[in-house]
Amino acid sequence: MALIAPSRRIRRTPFSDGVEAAGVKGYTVYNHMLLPTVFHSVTEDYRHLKSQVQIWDVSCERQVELRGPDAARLMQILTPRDLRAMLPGQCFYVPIVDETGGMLNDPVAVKLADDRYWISIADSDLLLWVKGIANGYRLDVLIDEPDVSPLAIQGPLADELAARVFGDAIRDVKFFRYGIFSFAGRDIVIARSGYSKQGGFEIYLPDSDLGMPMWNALMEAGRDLDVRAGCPNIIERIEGGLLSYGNDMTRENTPHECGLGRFCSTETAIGCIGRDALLRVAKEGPVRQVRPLSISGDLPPCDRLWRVMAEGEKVGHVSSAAWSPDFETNVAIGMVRMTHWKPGTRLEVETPDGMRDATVEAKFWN
Ligand code: THG
Repeated sequence: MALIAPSRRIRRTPFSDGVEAAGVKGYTVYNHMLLPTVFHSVTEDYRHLKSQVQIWDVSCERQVELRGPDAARLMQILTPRDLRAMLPGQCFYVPIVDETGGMLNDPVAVKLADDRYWISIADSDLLLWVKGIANGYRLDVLIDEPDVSPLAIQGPLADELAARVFGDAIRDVKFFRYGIFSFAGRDIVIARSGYSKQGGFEIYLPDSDLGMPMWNALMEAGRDLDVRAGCPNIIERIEGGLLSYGNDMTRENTPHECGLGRFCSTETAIGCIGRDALLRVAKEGPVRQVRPLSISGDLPPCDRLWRVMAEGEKVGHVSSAAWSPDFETNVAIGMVRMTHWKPGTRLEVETPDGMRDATVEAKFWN
């Protein structure tokens, strides 16, 4: 593929200088911002992520900040997940849907205070939807994109590295909780979360000027741990069943089709947009759903939907696929019709390079 032209619309990040110095080999664009995709090779990055520790520039997980007396009310209007029990210090994975129950985003919500939230968004312009809703409902809340850039520490040695830089107390932070830690005299939100199944933290860097000092501090502290620059890894995320908005789900899908029904309490999420539509799908159940698929043979990169066939009929599609060295098969994320979603069902996948045999798996590879 040809190079993509750099310009202001493809935003750099507070860590871009470090990412470049580390020899980044490929990028994607996410929320109009650079997101690294490969440093050494995707397979070598995968091996290293699963055995050591990496620093990820995930600044592109932009924050939509809600601030003011109606912040909590707006948050509950935005999601069918019941937020009544959410306390400051907690993070919630929250599906966001439109009035038809179609997925608009699948962010992590961070509750900073009763009147202050960050919505750490996936790749869609959620800020515009949130501003529109707040204005339409005449809510008393300020909404903007603050200068906050997530930097993830991911991998089995993440606790050791984080403890060296932020102190041993970081070991006690529980999954999807955050603590406030000091760096360069600033208070910084650090959560135990991240877009891998290897464990780790996400630092919500509150000021771009701290970007390179933070990056360098982590790299230096982890020298003997073989810390490296890394990024979300397609093999590891498919193995782990982590969905990618825009790839594995779009506005065409309900949360239930995405396997995110467990994050919806549509009965009790009173006032949320899409509630009526979701009450129907929650009752009936989806007629197609995300499934792990293993696929045989060589595969090209999955840069478009691949039809999933059974006896010459389309019964679904594949949206992400990659060779897994650990499981010695192609691992894939598909959307499969109810009639063919039982584990063990044999299917065919129509790739640009030809038909491939596939099997519905019982669970993702973790
Ligand atoms: N971290 C933060 N922001 C993000 C992401 C992130 N914004 C974009 C994108 N990733 C949003 N999508 C996801 C998808 C999955 C998860 C988090 C964000 C995730 N899921 C866990 C799982 O499926 O095992 C656990 C969810 C739970 O149990 O609550 O972590 O990664 N800041």
